[in-house]
Amino acid sequence: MANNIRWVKTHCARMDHGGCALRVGVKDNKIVEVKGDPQGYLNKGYLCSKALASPERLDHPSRLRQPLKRRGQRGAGKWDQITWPRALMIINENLRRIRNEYGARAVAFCQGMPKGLEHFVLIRLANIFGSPNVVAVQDVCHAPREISGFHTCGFYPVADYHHPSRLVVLWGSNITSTNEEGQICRLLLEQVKQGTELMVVDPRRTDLVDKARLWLQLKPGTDHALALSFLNVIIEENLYDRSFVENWTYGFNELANQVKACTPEKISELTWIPAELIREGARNYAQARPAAIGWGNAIEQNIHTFDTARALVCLMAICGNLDVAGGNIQAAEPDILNLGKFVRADLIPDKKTEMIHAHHGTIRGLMTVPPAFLKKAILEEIPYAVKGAYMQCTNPLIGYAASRQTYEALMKLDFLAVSDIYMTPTASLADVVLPAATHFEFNDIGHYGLGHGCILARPKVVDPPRACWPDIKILNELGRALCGEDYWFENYEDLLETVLEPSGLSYDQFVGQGYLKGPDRFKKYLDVGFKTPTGKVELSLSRAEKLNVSSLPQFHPFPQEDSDYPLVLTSAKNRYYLHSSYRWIDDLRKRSPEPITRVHPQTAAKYGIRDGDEIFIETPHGRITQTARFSDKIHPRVVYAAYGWWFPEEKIAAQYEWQKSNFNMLSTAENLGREFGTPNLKGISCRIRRK
Ligand SMILES: Nc1nc2c(c(=O)[nH]1)N[C@H]1C(S)=C(S)[C@@H](COP(=O)(O)OP(=O)(O)OC[C@H]3O[C@@H](n4cnc5c(=O)[nH]c(N)nc54)[C@H](O)[C@@H]3O)O[C@H]1N2
Ligand SMILES: Nc1nc2c(c(=O)[nH]1)N[C@H]1C(S)=C(S)[C@@H](COP(=O)(O)OP(=O)(O)OC[C@H]3O[C@@H](n4cnc5c(=O)[nH]c(N)nc54)[C@H](O)[C@@H]3O)O[C@H]1N2
Ligand code: SF4
Ligand SMILES: [Mo]
Repeated sequence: MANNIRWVKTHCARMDHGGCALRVGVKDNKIVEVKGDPQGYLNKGYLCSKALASPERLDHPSRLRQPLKRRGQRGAGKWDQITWPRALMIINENLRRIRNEYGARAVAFCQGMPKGLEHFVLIRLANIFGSPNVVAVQDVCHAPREISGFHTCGFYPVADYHHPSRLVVLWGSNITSTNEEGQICRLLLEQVKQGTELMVVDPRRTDLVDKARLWLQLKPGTDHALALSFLNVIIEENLYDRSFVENWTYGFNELANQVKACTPEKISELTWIPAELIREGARNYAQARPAAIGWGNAIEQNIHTFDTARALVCLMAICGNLDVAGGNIQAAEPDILNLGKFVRADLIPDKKTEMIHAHHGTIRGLMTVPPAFLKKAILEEIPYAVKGAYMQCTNPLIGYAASRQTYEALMKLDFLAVSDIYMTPTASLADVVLPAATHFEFNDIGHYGLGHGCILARPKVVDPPRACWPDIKILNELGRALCGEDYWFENYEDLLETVLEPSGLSYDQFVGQGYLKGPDRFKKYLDVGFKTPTGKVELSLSRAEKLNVSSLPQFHPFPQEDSDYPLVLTSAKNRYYLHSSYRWIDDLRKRSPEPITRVHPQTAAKYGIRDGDEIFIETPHGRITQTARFSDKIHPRVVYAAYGWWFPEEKIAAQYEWQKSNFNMLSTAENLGREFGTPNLKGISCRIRRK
């Protein structure tokens, strides 16, 4: 039987940012086995349980297999099956109608976590259509890191796990569960085996705390204060890299002044970390060179994300850890098409002033609309009305902050088209639902645009169901219908060839190589300086006024604790799922059958909660139900609720119980970080009680 199996090399995708090289066994157009490829650039054979379950996505009996058009009331769950030409015609007519009546900007193009090339093809479509409004979840996912990095040192400083570090700081990054942004944990674990030390900054005892020299168990939501206190210690104790600071930074004295008040004693009260431990952490980071900061979502799911990210880049800089092997680096891209060119940014020169968030005074360089501002545009027509949306690879009803408001916004749209592989709470509110082909079913390119200096080949392994189309094909066909043939292709696969053109490789040749990476080059600033106005790392931003931000990372006092909501709510992503995705995959659901809230046993006792009880979690914004489980890995005042839950087994007309256990019923989109429009998702005042 083994003889009938065909083995295909590809890369894992869509169960997170992707990245693990796979060997996939195929028989009769069915995947029969998935193995890690020992030659994988990022994973060296590693695989997680999501990858093993990933073929189940393809054959699920309830998978979307035909375009659908709403029948009756929005959200009633009644559909007519339609053909592809008809589906494209309906979308085309509606988006054109909206463009004619309200202007192209009244159509939003929305994407969730980028999954492959489709994200960039969507931006291309928006640009060609004429809308400046591509909406993405970057407000809470990577934009703060990338853009704060860009303004401070001219690039996005990613942790270099390919070269040995003396110390790696995991700052709100749970890499053994999440393989954050395709930084596969395997590389880090190898280093730890070779003696690299770990420091973990996390409210919860994560897996890697056991291997760490230091664990700073902070109060959720206080990261910016802790980062400023690290700067205080390192500057006060003269532990910084003098020669780097003298030659390559701008505004050191101002920064030193700014952090003077952030003494470990003062910050200890706010963060709950003993002052001596803050000192030890700061000294450790400053003295272990090279050291990398692996920064995670926690730093950017908070309204003070700009100041946290800025403070962390300043830390990297003054300790001489920027752009050195084993530090935080500017990963050089291989020779492939520049993103701006691919998305045809040239066609929409007014984007910077026209996009919705320009009105809200966000930071320069943020090119996707924060979801909170999209909702304001739909619901309040601020700064102008948005009437239609095309959504792909996203489930906003669960993923955006303030879910009830998201529901109202989706209900108010004149027209909504959603492309997905499965019916979701969001898709159930659409006018047209498109059945997408997914990973393993078409040729794709991974890691494009992630800033990690490589792209990965994801060749097709099996044929999709007959009427399931890859998003990049859908967008190409929609583009042809909406905007004419000029910028689109006869064959959508030419989009892949376009990206690869500068490399001189065809897609097939690229697949033969498996991946492309840029050269390892460090300390590029020695030749060309930093790409900032002063040519140095701008500890104080020389163009702060133009950027509409403060020049130095700020300390923000914390609001008075609220005695009605005495506990602090936060979350971590589920090892077995991607956000709200895949609760319908049996193999994963068996491993994580229900939403679990972790509560410290002392706290549970105080509220009369037993292990396994259903509890209410309440914030000033909403209430949800989850099952309580005891955990002594967290502080007694901290509560970890599960994020991403809806119930595919429930009724579509109730949007699959989207309100019952959904974390984002508890968050608000009213109080936002101005620079990126970021809501608080981690570190929210809450209370709990038995149901
Ligand atoms: N299994 C799985 N993998 C994923 C994803 C998924 O949903 N599931 N999502 C993918 C995506 S899009 C992303 S962006 C990455 C994100 O990957 P991560 O950055 O690892 O994201 P999280 O799990 O949200 O949070 C990381 C850590 O933050 C801690 N934490 C909670 N509150 C705070 C706080 O206030 N301060 C600090 N310092 N830490 C805090 C949590 O305990 C957790 O250990 O993962 C990707 N990979
Ligand atoms: N409270 C709270 N909110 C958060 C976060 C948090 O930690 N806490 N994390 C935030 C982060 S980091 C992110 S990135 C966002 C994620 O937000 P989203 O990316 O919207 O997350 P998902 O819920 O995974 O939705 C993805 C959808 O894409 C579908 N899909 C899968 N493959 C394909 C495909 O090939 N084509 C199409 N068309 N669809 C496909 C899935 O079925 C699923 O419905 O959520 C953010 N929201
Ligand atoms: S870690 Fe991510 S890329 Fe690797 S196998 Fe798991 S889901 Fe796939
Ligand atoms: Mo994300």
